[in-house]
Amino acid sequence: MRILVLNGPNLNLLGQREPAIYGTTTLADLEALCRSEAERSGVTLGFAQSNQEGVLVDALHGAMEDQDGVILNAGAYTHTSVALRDAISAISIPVIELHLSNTHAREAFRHVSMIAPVCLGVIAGFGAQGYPLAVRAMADHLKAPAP
Ligand code: CA2
Repeated sequence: MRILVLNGPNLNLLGQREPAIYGTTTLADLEALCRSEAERSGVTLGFAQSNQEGVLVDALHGAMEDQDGVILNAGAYTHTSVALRDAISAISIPVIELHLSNTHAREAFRHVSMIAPVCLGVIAGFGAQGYPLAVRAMADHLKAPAP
């Protein structure tokens, strides 16, 4: 089973800017956490980041060819991107929406997710631990999909 963890805009800055909001964990640290969980769960992990909306759309299309599920932290595009929502709808594999922060405890514009209605589920507010949680959730879902 293959799972792609896809990260959106500005997440490449994790650990370098605004530690009060996003912590000191870097994107490389998050990848390491995911790889450990993937090994425990017996799945193969891909990990990518882009600041470009279209690149994220292409990555979702590509995932349909060679992945079984996608974990997507779409960053700010979560709240704005009809293109990402349409891409998620178009592919036939499950997508989990993931956030480091509890977006519902933040500004009102972050309470809206364009993508949540077309995702399998949402994990938000658990900081870095949300990443391995999402890998575990996707691996379990792929092994035994809930009805
Ligand atoms: O909580 C999350 O994971 C978010 O997806 C993070 C996005 C934000 O727009 C979403 O509402 C929630 C922002 C990521 C920005 O990451 C930075 C990291 C370091 C410094 C500045 C931004």
